[in-house]
Amino acid sequence: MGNFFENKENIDKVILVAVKLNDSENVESSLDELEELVSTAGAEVVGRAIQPRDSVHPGTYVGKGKVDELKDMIYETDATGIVCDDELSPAQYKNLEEELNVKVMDRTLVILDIFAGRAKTSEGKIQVELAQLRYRSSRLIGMRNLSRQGGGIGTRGPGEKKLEVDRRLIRDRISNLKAEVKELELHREVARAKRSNNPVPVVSIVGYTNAGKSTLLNKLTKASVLEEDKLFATLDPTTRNYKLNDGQEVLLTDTVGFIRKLPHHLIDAFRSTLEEAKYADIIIHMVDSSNPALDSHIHTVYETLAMLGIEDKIIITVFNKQDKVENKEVLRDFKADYTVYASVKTREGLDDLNDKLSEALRSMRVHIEKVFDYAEAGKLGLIRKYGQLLKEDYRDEGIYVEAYVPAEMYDKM
Ligand SMILES: Nc1nc2c(ncn2[C@@H]2O[C@H](COP(=O)(O)OP(=O)(O)OP(=O)(O)O)[C@@H](O)[C@H]2O)c(=O)[nH]1
Ligand SMILES: [Mg+2]
Repeated sequence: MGNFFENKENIDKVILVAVKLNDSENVESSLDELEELVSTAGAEVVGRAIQPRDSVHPGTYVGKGKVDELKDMIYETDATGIVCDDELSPAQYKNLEEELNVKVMDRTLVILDIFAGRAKTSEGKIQVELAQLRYRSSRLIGMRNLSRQGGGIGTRGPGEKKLEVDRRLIRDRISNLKAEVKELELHREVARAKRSNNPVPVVSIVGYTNAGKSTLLNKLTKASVLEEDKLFATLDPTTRNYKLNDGQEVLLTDTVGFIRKLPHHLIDAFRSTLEEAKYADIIIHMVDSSNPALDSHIHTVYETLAMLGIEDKIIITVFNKQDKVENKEVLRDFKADYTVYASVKTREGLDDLNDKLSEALRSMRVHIEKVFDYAEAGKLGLIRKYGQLLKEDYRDEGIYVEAYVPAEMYDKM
């Protein structure tokens, strides 16, 4: 599947459309983000239309008056499409297309499109295709216009008549892909099991998209994960060994970023990727302190973690990009166990993060004082490797040891 904004010489010009519900958060900032998504996907924004309403119009998303206004805007700006800030129902797609006669898209489609362009590994590609097929198959009726006009989302799929015929093929494809995803998940489970038998602590870097997660992994471990000032630069988790200043080793994992209104089709398809942090001992939560919407970003991150069932972890929140912050008010994250102010790009704050990580790891360890039989001398090697040996004394009755060891190791001793 290609991208729906794929005609680069002929860049799509779109109008962003949002409904402002009474209790809704800042619509403008949501549209700022949508604009970034749209330009990441390769299209240009030529206008915005916001309608305050009590609820979304079930037939056309915005009300009749706004639809007419949109027609004028499309005429004046030569727009080739609109992008709505919420997920549209099949009926809304169909009606808007018929009324406006341009491509109709929504936030979900744009995010899916970016993911499609970014997936590198076979797992990522399969997950994206699965999400796209699921999303589209429920909206095939609504895609009529697009395939007729060509150059739109429809270019990825076949024409209208063929779509009808292909419905069954799509269903088959979905079940094949599902089987492949299952298989890949199994591989990942095995890798995780191997990892969890290994007492090296796992640290997951999570956060809103574009917060600086990959930059952190790269700075700490000389990994070469793509860092870009674009949304969703990373789709595939990367894990590297990292040695703290105190000598302790951890596994550091960079993950896919979160975003508000993350399409549930993507969450389903990407569950195993998103869930990486479930197997973490410690979570590093990256925040872009220079983004005016950082409060809502933090909220979205915790909401997403809770939805994935990732709770009760030690959290180190890193308020990143301090170099871009002029007005240095004190930022707080009340859910964090530790807080670090950093500018990862310039390496500022990395030592502090290192110390907080050591501290967090120490808090997970258990202090032991024990006399081991000489026959158990091998355990000292393990303690040296995974814990902190404070004292060893070779006595008649055995080896007296005082040490900090990981909680899992304590059970085995
Ligand atoms: N000014 C400044 N820019 C930074 C800092 N850290 C990262 N960036 C920039 O922010 C952009 C996003 O960084 P990434 O590391 O790709 O962010 P990410 O969280 O991995 O983003 P996704 O993978 O898209 O979720 C890049 O252009 C980085 O160079 C920082 O401390 N200061
Ligand atoms: Mg990244």
